[in-house]
Amino acid sequence: MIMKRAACTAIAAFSLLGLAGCNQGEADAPTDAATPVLVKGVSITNPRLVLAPVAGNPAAVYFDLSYAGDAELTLSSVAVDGAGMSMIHQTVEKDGAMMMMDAEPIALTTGTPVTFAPGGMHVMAMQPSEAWKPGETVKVTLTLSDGTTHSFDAAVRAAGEDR
Ligand SMILES: [Cu+2]
Repeated sequence: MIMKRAACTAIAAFSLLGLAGCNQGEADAPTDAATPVLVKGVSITNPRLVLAPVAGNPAAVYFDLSYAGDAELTLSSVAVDGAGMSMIHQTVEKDGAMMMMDAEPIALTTGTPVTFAPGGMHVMAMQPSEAWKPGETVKVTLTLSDGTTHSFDAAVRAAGEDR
């Protein structure tokens, strides 16, 4: 695993094609839901998908992202396996009312964590899958501005559970 990543980094430095190939390999690698560490300096902690109180309403995905890389990158989009559509939202207060606005693209800056949390930024998973059950995991895939994708598993939680 470590050897493979080292080789990937070397190839990625020279060709975009190599980068895409490496990324494919990364997606196939088994993911530890507790500590999914991703390539290119991106790491994700505490990923969870919180179901809506009413079945069929959008679910929310939260996680903490940290970035420690040299390249200037932005988070372009997020896809949630099983959702009809996913979007990144920022919760903002306007004229005393809470509203949600599109938040992407989100700049990734070394040393500045990006937090997706209740009341703030979140991934909204529209048309949730009926297969999503508390205790299971759902695959979430981030797409960065350089075209690479990074997947991790989010733990499914019921609406009443700790967010
Ligand atoms: Cu939203």
